[in-house]
Amino acid sequence: MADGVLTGNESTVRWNVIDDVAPLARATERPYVAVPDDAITRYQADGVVLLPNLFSDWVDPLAAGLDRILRSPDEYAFPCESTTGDEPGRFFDTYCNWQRVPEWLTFIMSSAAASIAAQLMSSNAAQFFHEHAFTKEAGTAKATPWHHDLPYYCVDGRQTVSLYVALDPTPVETAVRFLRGSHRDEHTYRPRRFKDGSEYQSDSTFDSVPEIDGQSEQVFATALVPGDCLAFDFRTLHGTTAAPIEHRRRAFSTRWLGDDVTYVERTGATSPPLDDLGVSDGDRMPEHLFPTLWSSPTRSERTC
Ligand SMILES: O=C(O)CCC(=O)C(=O)O
Repeated sequence: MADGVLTGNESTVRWNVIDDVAPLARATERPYVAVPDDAITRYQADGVVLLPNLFSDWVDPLAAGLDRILRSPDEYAFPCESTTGDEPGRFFDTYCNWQRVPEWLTFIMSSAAASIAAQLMSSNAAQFFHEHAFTKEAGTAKATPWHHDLPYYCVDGRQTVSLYVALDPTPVETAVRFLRGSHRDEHTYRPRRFKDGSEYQSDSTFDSVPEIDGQSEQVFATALVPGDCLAFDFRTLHGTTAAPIEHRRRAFSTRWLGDDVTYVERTGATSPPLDDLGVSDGDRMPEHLFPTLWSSPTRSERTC
């Protein structure tokens, strides 16, 4: 850990405390909740869609789990503090703690998130990748730099979705903004650090994120109430302004992989830094760590 500051990619504790999650996935059930056709169409066209109040019943347990991590971050995997020194407020994020936080494990194993993810991705199956939680405390005046998530990850494919659930009321000025249609622009942009926007050492064929602020009519942002869900593609560019946070804003995101997503060996560091998975380029992600939590009924099951 550099300078005692938690930077997100150092291991503090083991993230996969359950050796094999596949039996748990088989032993649990998740409901099917239909996503309206117009939301799926918008998702496919824009790479982002708002699903209002989708997870209102889950806000309290999801927030309780996050608050425990905020109190003792180094007891959890991959904590990251992006406000340092004399910067006001606190911008904290962390991922891969779903096996350590019972409320999050319950959400992932028993909520409708998996079936919703499959529909948005137009995928038969939804495989769980990881969760990612964010907090900006009151007083924080730090932008989340424009970025897209796919090049941070050791996966590649087009059928992906993040389900980002607001845990606090979030005014439009400080909410995440998205560049509509950017998931279709066929560019991959270098991952950036939240601390200062600097780029990771990564594939030299990747571009730098272009200047977006003030230059695009296509920026989408909306105020959020707790339980609202923003669904977005791993390739959709997103970020925030540095407008000061007046009231803490927390969010809980789950990341999902569809039928065409496979492991990719990146040339630089990935985030999360998931090493030694025992897979090669083009393989499916291993089920004992990344369980498939939704599969559409096969033709024969449908007609029985
Ligand atoms: O909440 C934020 O400011 C950042 C969210 C984000 O970058 C993500 O969910 O990928």
